[in-house]
Amino acid sequence: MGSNFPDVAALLSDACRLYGELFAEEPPQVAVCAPGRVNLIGEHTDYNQGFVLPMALPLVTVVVGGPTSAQEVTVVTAAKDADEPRRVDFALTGDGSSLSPGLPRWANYVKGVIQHYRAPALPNFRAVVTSSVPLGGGLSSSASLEVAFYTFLQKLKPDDGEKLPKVLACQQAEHTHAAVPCGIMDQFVSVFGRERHALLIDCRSLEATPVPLADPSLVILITNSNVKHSLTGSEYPMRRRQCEQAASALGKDSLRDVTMKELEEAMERLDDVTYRRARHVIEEIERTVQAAEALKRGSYKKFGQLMVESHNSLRNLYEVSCRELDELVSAAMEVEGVFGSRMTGGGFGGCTVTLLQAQAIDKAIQHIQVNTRPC
Ligand code: GAF
Repeated sequence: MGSNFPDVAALLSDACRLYGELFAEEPPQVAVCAPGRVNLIGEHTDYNQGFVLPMALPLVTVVVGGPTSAQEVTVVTAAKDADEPRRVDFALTGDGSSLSPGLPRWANYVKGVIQHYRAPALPNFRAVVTSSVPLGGGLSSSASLEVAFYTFLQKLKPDDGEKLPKVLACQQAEHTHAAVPCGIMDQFVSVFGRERHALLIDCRSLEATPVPLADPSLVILITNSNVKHSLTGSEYPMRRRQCEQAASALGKDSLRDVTMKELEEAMERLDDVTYRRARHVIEEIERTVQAAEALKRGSYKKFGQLMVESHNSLRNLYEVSCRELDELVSAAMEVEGVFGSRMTGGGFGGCTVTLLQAQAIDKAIQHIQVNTRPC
């Protein structure tokens, strides 16, 4: 991870300083954090009940604060590139309308988490948020905010502490308050992620297998296209709908249950777009299982090959890449010592992830910088 990102201690100290300046009381009583994630492979498979292979990042969202005797909740974000008001005040009591989604948009994640929090009668509170997860960068800034906030609420008014309901509540917050019908991956890995491991998540059974990622000769490079992605537009929900339509046309509950043979046999009954969306998902689920096996065996070449296949499929069949992401992947693949590269996350901008030999890292960064057009 590049050293220009503040570490948790720096984020925490910024948050505490801002809290002191704004509320001029004692130091915050509660401080929590939750990570963003990078998905190594398995894209747009989670809402099709398939497999994903993400890892939690050292980029995190920090929330500090505590209960207040004031009549309202106040939350302030210090997230650097927020183009909206950084402060929001709302009441927890009354008809609940103050928790409806609205402006500023970032606060919808907070309101959604409060709405779906499973221990009622929260006290009013004040909180300050800082984060090193780039907003709209495809590294799950929203899931890290949801999970950090849920953890904050757990400190104010403990629930039963169960992790899976926490994941599901944060996912619900995104559905109801950010209008993104996301799968489970981002919130799941933010809660269950383990240091130096990726997680192979079966998004049907919700079982997760940690896959070690501690080889010092290996580096995972994340490159930001700086094209801001937003999944609240029509494209993400449309992809999800197209997958559901494809599964239903094939008489199955989800594309997880469809084989390539069945898809080929049904080809004439499906329009071209539906066929291509379904094909991406079916093949990507298989690729993800193979990739996890390759990683366990230390077959980085195989893993890299699967990453590139995944990117090409996301570009050509699922149509969620963009010029900037394609250029980043092509430039990375020109460097000796790079095993594979692909877009990561929902797409339409955001980041790429590249697997490479540690000794090739400087050359790779330089080559990518020189050979891609800044957006
Ligand atoms: C976004 C969603 F939030 C995830 O659930 C997942 O679908 C991902 O896009 C695509 O793999 O991050």
